[in-house]
Amino acid sequence: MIFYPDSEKIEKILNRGEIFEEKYLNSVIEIIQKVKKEGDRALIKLTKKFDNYDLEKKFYFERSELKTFYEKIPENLKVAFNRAKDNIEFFHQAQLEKTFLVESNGAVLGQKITPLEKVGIYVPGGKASYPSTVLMNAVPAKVAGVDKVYMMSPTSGGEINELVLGVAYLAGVDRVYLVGGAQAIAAFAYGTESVEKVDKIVGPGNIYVALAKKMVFGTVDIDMIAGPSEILILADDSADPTFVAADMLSQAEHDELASAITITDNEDLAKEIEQELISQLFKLERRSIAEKSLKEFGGILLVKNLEEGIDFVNKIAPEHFELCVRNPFEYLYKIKNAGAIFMGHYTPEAVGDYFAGPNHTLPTGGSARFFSPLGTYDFIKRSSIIQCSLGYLTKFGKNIMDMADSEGLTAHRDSVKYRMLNGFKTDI
Ligand code: HSO
Ligand code: ZN
Repeated sequence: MIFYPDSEKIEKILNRGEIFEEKYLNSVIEIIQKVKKEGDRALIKLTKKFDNYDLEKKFYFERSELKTFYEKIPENLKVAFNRAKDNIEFFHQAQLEKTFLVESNGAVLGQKITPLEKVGIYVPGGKASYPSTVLMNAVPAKVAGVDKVYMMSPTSGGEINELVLGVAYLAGVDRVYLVGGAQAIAAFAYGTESVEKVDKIVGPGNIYVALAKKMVFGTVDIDMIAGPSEILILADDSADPTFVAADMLSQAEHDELASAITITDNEDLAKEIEQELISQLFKLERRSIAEKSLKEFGGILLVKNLEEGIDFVNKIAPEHFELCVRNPFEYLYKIKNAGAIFMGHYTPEAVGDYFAGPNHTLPTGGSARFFSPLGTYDFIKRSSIIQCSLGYLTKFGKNIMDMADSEGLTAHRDSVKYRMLNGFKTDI
C-alpha cells in the first residue's frame, strides 16, 4: 500500500476526476426530452422501469405528511439530528452575505442580496441515501431565505427510507417526490403537472444524475458535479496510526471509487498505518468496498519531507484534507486547494460529515482548485445598485460620453448629454 512520488499511481490519482463516461449521455438526453414533452406521464413510466415503483400509488409527500416520519425517529437519533441541524444552522448563518450600500464620488453604490425562490434537492436512493445529506443541503437553503425547498429521492424497489423523510421534515423541506435519476433532474429543471420548476438543483447523485445536471445547467443553476468521495491526510511523526487508518477507511467505505490517501515523510509511521489498515479492514462491515477503493485509488505516499507533501496536497486538491501534524496552524496558510480542512489529531472527518456545522457537500475530483463547499452563497443572488445625481453627471458626464463615443455608441452618449442639458428639470 506504500507508494512513492514517481509511481504510476500518482497519475491515476491526479486524473481521478476524469471518469466521465460518454456512453451514458444518449440515454440521459432521451430521458430529459421525454420528461420535457410528457411531464408526469414520463415520470410514471420511467420510475416503473428503473425503480420498479408505481408513482400513481404515491407521487410525493407533503410537509404535513413528512411530520409523521419525523415523529417515528428514535429518541437518540432525534437528539443527534437536532443538534447537528442547530450546528449547521449556526455555521451557515455566520456565512450569510449582506446587502450593502457605499458612497463613491458622490454616487450611491451597492449590492442587494436576494434569496432564490425555489430550490430542488436531489438525494440518492438505496445505500447512498444519507439523512445527513438532507440536512447539509436543505438547511443552508432555508438559512439563506429560500421560500420553497423541494426534494427528489427514488424509492429503491418500492422501499422508502423513512429516516430520510423524517429528517427532510426537520430540515424544513416542503415536499418530497419519490422520483430519482435523470428524470428527477429533468422534472426539476422543466417542471411537470405535479413538479414545480425550480431555480437551482443541488445534491449528489450517480453518473446519470450528474450528467443530467450538467445538461440542464443554464435552464437552472446547479451546485457542482460531485464525484466519488475523497480524503487526503498529511501526517508527521506525531500522528497516531490507528486514527489515520480509521479516517482513511471512513472514506474508503463510501464507494469502490472513493480515494483515501495519507502522505507522510516518516517511514515507520507509513508501515504502522499499513498494518492498522489491514487489521481495521478485517473488522469492517463494508470491507469489500473499502478494500477495492484502497487498492485502486488509495495508499500511503512516502515523501522526502512535508514540504514535498504539501505540493502534492495542492496538486491533488482533495475534497477532505486532514492535517494530522503537531502544529496544524503552521501549515494552514500553505494549503491552497482543499474542500474542507480538518485540523489536528482530534478532528476526524466524520465530525464534519455529520455534525460540526460546515457543509459536507464539497468539491471532488480535483475541483477544489476552483469550487467551494456548498454554502448559503449558493442559494442567493446579487444585484448591483447605482444611484447618481446631476452633480455626478456634471462632474463625470464628459468621461462617460467620451467612452461612449470611442465605442461608436451615440445613444449611450446622448442619454448622459440630455440629462446634463435638462438636468434642472429632473434633478429633484
Ligand atoms: N463523506 C461524505 C458525506 C457523508 N459521510 C455522508 C457520511 N454520510 C461526502 O462528503
Ligand atoms: Zn463520509
